[in-house]
Amino acid sequence: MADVAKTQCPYCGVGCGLEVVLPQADPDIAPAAHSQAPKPAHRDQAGKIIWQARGDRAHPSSLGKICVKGGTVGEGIDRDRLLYPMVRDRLDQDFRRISWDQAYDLIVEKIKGAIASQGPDAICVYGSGQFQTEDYYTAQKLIKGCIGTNNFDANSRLCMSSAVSGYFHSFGSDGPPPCYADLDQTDCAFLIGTNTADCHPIIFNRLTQQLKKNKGTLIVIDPRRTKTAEKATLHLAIKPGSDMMLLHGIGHLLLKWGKLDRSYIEASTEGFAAYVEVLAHYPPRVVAAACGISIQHLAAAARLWAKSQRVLSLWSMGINQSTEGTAKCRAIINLHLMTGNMGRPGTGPFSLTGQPNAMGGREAGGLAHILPGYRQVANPEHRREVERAWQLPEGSISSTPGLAAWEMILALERGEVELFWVAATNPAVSMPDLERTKRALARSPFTICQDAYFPTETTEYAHLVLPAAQWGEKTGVMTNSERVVTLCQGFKQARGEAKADWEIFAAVGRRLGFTQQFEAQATSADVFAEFVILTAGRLCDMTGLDHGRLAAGPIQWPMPAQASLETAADRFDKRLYSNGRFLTPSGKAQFAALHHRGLAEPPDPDYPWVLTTGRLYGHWHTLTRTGRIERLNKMHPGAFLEIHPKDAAALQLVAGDWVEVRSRRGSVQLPLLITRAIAPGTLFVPMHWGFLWADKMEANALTHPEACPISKQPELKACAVAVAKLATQADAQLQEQVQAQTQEPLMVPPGQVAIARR
Ligand SMILES: Nc1nc2c(c(=O)[nH]1)N[C@H]1C(S)=C(S)[C@@H](COP(=O)(O)OP(=O)(O)OC[C@H]3O[C@@H](n4cnc5c(=O)[nH]c(N)nc54)[C@H](O)[C@@H]3O)O[C@H]1N2
Ligand SMILES: Nc1nc2c(c(=O)[nH]1)N[C@H]1C(S)=C(S)[C@@H](COP(=O)(O)OP(=O)(O)OC[C@H]3O[C@@H](n4cnc5c(=O)[nH]c(N)nc54)[C@H](O)[C@@H]3O)O[C@H]1N2
Ligand code: SF4
Ligand SMILES: [Mo]
Repeated sequence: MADVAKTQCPYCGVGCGLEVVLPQADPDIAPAAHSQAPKPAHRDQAGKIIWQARGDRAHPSSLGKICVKGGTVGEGIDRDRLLYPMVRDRLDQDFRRISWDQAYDLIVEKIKGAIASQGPDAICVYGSGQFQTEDYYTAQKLIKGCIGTNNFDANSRLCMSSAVSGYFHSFGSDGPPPCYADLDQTDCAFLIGTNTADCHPIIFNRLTQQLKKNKGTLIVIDPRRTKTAEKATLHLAIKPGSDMMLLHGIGHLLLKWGKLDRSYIEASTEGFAAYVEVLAHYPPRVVAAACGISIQHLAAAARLWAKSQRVLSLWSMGINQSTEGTAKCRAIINLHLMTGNMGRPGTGPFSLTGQPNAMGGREAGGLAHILPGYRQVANPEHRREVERAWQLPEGSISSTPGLAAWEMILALERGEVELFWVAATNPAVSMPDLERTKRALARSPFTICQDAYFPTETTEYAHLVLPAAQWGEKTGVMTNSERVVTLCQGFKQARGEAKADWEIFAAVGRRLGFTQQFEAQATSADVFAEFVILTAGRLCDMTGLDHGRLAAGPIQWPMPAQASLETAADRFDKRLYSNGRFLTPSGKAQFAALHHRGLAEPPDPDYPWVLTTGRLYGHWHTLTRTGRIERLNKMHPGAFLEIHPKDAAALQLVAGDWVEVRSRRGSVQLPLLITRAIAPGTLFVPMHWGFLWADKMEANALTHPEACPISKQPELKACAVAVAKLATQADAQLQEQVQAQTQEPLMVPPGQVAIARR
């Protein structure tokens, strides 16, 4: 007999359920209730299976399915771990081990010093959608409440913030309205700026199987012929940055054809007339030329919108990572509002969340302009409500939104940051304009890096490193893209002296003198119980949830305290706004009347190519986990530059050549992947390889930090570059592997499990 721990996959925002099977016969492997629980002893017999992970059939979001990342999750999590706190005075010195007590004393000294010399805004904390909700919440209380600066931002700024502001401005609140059941019911899926097949594979499989069975249509809008696009009924390989043109072009035709839901527009929306005026400027001829597609293809997309009963849009970074990211999200929402594809089964605008708990971060207030419970820093009533809950005097929370991720880098440059605290993210790889980022990091008087692994690119810029307990080593909650909340149970002891992120934040709070604020936080269950009180009456009401209830299985919000949990329908498959009422002051959804603006850095004679960046199926971000898994490295052995055969020919490049790619900010050196899967004029580099994993292959050496003025999300999806041939040749084996890597199968074969060996 084996004991089973239930959890959620720690990678993408699909949020697949995992079951971890622990041989019960083995007393050393008892599940830990949280990281303060009694710790089982370690054993080190080589090759002995200590636990196995498999898809959880009882999880409503994934029904037992997992992809290759979930299927290999055990293989990298015990390698190269950061085991204890370490410190150094200068970046050119070696680290020396210290105790947690010494580390906490040092942090408290730095916080007090920063406040004394420049005030609380000299402290910046940069967190992550890979936190659990309890980590996020405790950090908000410490930073925004007790320390009194809103300078807490997360890598979600590079990821979801355009969707957050799109929903907020159109609907009056953040919160993706659809649920995964809509994947089963749509007859037309509109996928724009998302490589769902590689990045949200279990969603993609569920969707395409249904569409195939029911003869539904799949529209994919992406400058690359990705694996997602290969399955499309209609793929439009538009020019990077032309999505506003396309979306308005579709709107223009729908209007011309009279394919509107006038009663929905009348009853549930405002601002339609201004939107109609905007659409007048987007006739098919102009749109097709700007997007680099034919008028027929544009019309075909609009016809599919017009004739389908239930249109569901999915999008992610091809839309959000843009200097007009908010406008693009709102332009997608406009199409749903004008055609009444809202609030009904199989319809709606659905932003696919990237990270496993970016959703929980939004709920807990984990960006510089928001507070727990989908509240706004700028709203005095919201601040007061949170101050009261935190037993802090009125005025404790600053009325000024804090610095967004890139603004923290600029503040470091200006010498305005005394303490930079990074946790669960690796900005020395993932930030735009990396050379500038690194120079700013090198100027930081004191940087803390709180991570599970060592070294990472960011620990190279840290003065103090703090070992974090990661997935499997702490119990806490995550919310996936469809608002399903899963309790992720700890089932193994933390490595070395690693601690849960929330424990670290709470300990610092207590040592700063905020004993009352953190005294009740003995376990993560206590933290969650405190957090949900702040969601009462909000859209993301979770007052009906606690760790105990979630231990019986995941539950979707909204879940108010008084709600019934009797039937499956009470727990899952809920969509927002099905009554046509929204959270704006008038109760009506707002059409956006915004024009196309285009790329911040269009190509020119010096930098004639548009470079885009993104992900590969088997790797996760900056490789801290997947880079340590042989099978995944074999699948994707290294970075490369995708280029169309026509463009390669024009540059006199052949397979096997290496090129230098230069932007105004930096350069990289890469082998070529010549492929028809990319639109001519566009190039692609995967984002995964930082300087510890490869020499001069960092995608972000090239990108620029220009951002959407509303969401402050940088345009990581497009910059202008030049390409020149290098003398070096790729070795034949690498070249073969590079060419082969798009052929990998999508799914873990049924029955296969991830095995952790020690
Ligand atoms: N395998 C894997 N899966 C992941 C992750 C991972 O690291 N690895 N990370 C997770 C995270 S945090 C995120 S945010 C998601 C990201 O998920 P996705 O957004 O699906 O992934 P990306 O590869 O960043 O970009 C998606 C697509 O946008 C296209 N694109 C580029 N420019 C444009 C444009 O101007 N218009 C349009 N329409 N499309 C454009 C690119 O060609 C690319 O195919 O994935 C999550 N899942
Ligand atoms: N060019 C380009 N750049 C991009 C993107 C792109 O598409 N193109 N995408 C952007 C997007 S959408 C994202 S989400 C970011 C992702 O970029 P990052 O957030 O920088 O990437 P990760 O590798 O996921 O970093 C997570 C870190 O947290 C650590 N970690 C894991 N679990 C825990 C934990 O429980 N606690 C702590 N303290 N640490 C933990 C890991 O070891 C790792 O070092 O990249 C952004 N940058
Ligand atoms: S799709 Fe794959 S990476 Fe994403 S949650 Fe599921 S198993 Fe994990
Ligand atoms: Mo992301």
